[in-house]
Amino acid sequence: MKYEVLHLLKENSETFLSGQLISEKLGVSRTSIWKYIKSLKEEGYMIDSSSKKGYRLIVSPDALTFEEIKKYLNTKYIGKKIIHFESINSTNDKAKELAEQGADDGTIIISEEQVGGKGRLGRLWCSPKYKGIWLSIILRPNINPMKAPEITQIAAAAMIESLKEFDINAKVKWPNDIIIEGKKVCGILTEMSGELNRVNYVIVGIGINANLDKGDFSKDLLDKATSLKIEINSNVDRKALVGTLLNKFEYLYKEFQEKGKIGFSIKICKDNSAVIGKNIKIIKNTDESYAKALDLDEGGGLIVQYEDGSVEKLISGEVSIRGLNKYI
Ligand code: BT5
Repeated sequence: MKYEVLHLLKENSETFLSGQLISEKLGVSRTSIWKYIKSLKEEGYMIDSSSKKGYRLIVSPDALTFEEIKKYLNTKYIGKKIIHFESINSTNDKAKELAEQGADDGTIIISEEQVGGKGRLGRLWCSPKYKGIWLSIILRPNINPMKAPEITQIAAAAMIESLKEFDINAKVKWPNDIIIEGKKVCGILTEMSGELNRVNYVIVGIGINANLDKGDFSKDLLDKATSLKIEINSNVDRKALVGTLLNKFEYLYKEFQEKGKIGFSIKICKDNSAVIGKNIKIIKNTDESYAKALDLDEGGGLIVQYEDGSVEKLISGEVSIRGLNKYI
């Protein structure tokens, strides 16, 4: 009911709505309305209240709640449920917990801050409060578990396409980084629970450095990480970016669900690749080798050619790559 009150206020933000009118429209007492307004104010909504005129919404908070994101969404099921936290350990871990409890396909976990944000292989992901977009998507695809890593390429493609809508050109550093001018602005962590030939669920974690300032990064991250704000010199609308990302993701994911293919996503990742055609260093556990990145195959594997001429397909999840001089 609280959000029905909010909805009315949003629809009528030009004028005051009297408590009487809201109470008649929603069929609840004026005391309850007063309580809902108080609770909305606690959530960060700035609401002008006047005993004579009633209530008027002045400013909505910059919060990544379903209420704030829904106007940007045109998806069928991704993001129809958004579970929002002020602070959490890791949205991927929370998503796993909820997926185990039966959360629906397409449920989103989003947090304003992560205190234990994760990268791949147990690495840490810096996730300061209100500055970025830290979210996880719960998916329940009917696929062979071997194909789960392909979802990382779908997320990367959705990210590239979304940033284009904000006039930002970024590139994919295979397999899971989005970079601008050689620095990482977004990372993707896809995790799966399954059996030999069946997937229980997949969690796609996406971390976007939206409005971080240089001071939000630790010293060792500064030369390899950046934010959208740093690159374009202005804040990005986090709510609109989440909505756009989920719309693009659902569209690209549909091909995977219906045909088991990711052709559209691969094309986007190839056209915007930071590595294809470049000489790279390949890091597998502690081994390092040098090769030239040639192409992406239809499953999102990176085809590389070593100095001795031999060609190999790298599967995401196993390896990291670097440019020869800097991060890429
Ligand atoms: C990744 O791992 O890039 C995957 C990051 C996924 C983060 C999201 S946020 C929502 C969801 N919930 C989670 O707990 N995680 C996901 P990897 O390729 O292993 O890169 C990790 C490395 O990136 C670290 O070792 C740092 O060097 C660097 N790094 C850490 N925080 C960063 C940041 N905010 N921006 C750029 N680079 C960062």
